[in-house]
Amino acid sequence: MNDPKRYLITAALPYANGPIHIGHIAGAYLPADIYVRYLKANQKDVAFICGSDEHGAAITLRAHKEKSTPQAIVDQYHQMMGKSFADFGIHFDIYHRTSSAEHHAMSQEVFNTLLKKGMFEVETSMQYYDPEAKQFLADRYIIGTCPKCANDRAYGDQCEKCGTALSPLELIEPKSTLSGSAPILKETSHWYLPMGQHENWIKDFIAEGKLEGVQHHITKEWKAHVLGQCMSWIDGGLQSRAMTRDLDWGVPVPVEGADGKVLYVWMDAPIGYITNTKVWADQHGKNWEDYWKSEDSRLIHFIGKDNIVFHCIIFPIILKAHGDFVLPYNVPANEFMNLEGDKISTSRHWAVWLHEYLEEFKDKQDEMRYVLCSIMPEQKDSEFTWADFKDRVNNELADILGNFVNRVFVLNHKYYNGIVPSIEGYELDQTDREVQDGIALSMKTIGEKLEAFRFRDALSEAMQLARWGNKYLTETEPWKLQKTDPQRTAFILFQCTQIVAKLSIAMEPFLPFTVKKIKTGLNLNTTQWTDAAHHVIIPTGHAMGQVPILFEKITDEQVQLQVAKLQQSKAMNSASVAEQKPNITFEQFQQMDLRMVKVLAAEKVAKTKKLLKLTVDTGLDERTVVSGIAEHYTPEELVGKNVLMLINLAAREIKGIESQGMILMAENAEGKLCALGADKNVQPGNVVA
Ligand code: B3M
Ligand code: ZN
Repeated sequence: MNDPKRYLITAALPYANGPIHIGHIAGAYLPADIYVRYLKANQKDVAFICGSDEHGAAITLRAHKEKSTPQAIVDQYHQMMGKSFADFGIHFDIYHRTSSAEHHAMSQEVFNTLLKKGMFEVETSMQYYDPEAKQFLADRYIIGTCPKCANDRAYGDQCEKCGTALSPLELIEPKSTLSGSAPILKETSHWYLPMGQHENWIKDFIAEGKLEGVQHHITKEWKAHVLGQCMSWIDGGLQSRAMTRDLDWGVPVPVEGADGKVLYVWMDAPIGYITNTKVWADQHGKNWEDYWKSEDSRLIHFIGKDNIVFHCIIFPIILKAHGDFVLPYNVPANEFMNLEGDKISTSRHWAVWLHEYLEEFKDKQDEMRYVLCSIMPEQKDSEFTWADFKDRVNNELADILGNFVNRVFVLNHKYYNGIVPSIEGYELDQTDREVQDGIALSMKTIGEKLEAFRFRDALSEAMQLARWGNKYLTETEPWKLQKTDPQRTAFILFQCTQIVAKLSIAMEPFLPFTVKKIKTGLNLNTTQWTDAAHHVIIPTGHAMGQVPILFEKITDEQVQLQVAKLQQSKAMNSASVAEQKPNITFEQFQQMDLRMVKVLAAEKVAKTKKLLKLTVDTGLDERTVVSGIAEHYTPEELVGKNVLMLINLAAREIKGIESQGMILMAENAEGKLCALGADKNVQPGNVVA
């Protein structure tokens, strides 16, 4: 493949319905940013495009839930996401939005072109309609009983309990979430993209990299899991897909009589890449068509794995059907990153939010960038834990990179007042030459890995160079040599200064904030990747400044705080969503014998963490109850307390002890159990009813 003249790099447009979390970053935005920084350091012509995805049911649902409007929701999150990205050093050339007038015009133009070319088929079908709310219902607006597992809160597109993908028609007793009423089936027409008609060329395109017989991309460069997912879709047969929806939020279908219909969000959102390129180009006196309509342009989409089919199959079909546009050269999608043993989930509040991280870890963007890149889910799912975050920052960033850079600055100042020493007349020996060759090879490898989207390997190779520099200093001990062999000392420090300069080039895509500090310290204002090839970047006589400590160590307390915060937000969330159980009759209630009882004695049950053995006075007798509250109360705290108990629960044996009843407690938002007393005087045996 020839080198392209231009690069068009996109990162998935995030839905403007919630803040950005570290899973998004590791999935799409950090790899894209690293790649773009590398291209720009190589003087490539690059447009790095992103923006908010502001349409679709994801947005209207959120608005409905928060009793707000879609516009207010997207205004809030568009602003917030844009700021988080910028503060984290994700350097888009533009971060625009799909609710903009420019985008509506662009997506309507694309739709119209396809329409005129006869690329759609109009089909009529029956869909659920809420007669009270007077609207058709998107899949997510319908809940009902799952036909597979009987969960009575399954959505029209999926049951979150058993994970089955559903269609609204499969739900038993469907209800509209808008009005609560039962929806009716009503006829509606939509424009479908008959994807089956494109199957042949799309198969050639994906599997062989061929487009109309011409080699377009090299398939071996595609990630195996991306190819695999695409091929399994294609082999399953491509179905027609509706490109319009009945919804009052989105890009209106530009056809007479199509009132109340908008473009399907997955039709308009990818076109957002085009719109945003145009807006950027117009602002900068460039021509957007050079990027989208020229053979010399290379389009690469950075996305998470849940977006693969849209970017590799559906959007390419739209682009090709339109006729003028380039198709993606590669789609280096990432898999998922989990968090502390669980899937990241916005709705379950199991996430590290970027804006919160930026607040709580001020000026530590690179620490997170480093860790996320080190564990990026490039080929398979990975896992973020705060303990690992601490280890990587402390043992790698601080102890290796920070330490090496610091030593080089200190020694240069100590022996040469910060003026890079002369190495004139010094004869390189065998090891010195190996050192230089090693550095050159390392820089070359880093570049190759970056080009192959192997960001983890590239970063680890760059770190290897710093590790190696440290070892070189430790082994050559210039502080001992200075008196006996000043010439060799000068050479070692000269060499190490070049390594620091090279590291500032190699690390820039990953750690831009740190590199800025290093470059300021070095008084170096250009770093282009091509410079990395030279043995000497900083010449003799160059005056160096100072560098601050580059990385502070992360403490155990910081780790514990973050883990506790996660646990707490999960507990708060699960407490707030605990749903009401099915109704019982008054007679059933009366069967429960609830009483106030007094705790007479309490002790821990041996070899357990959670259990306490209590002796209680029920007013009728003294009995033993085993209760799972040892993590919430000490025995001393309980003795003498009057608490609520279900005394007629059938006796059970727990850890060899017969437990006769159950102490009742409330679970608060933090997951703490709280004993229930009475606000006036009560005696053991008083009945609760
Ligand atoms: N907004 C889905 C997502 O945020 C979607 C991506 C659009 S890319 C054109 O995962
Ligand atoms: Zn189910």
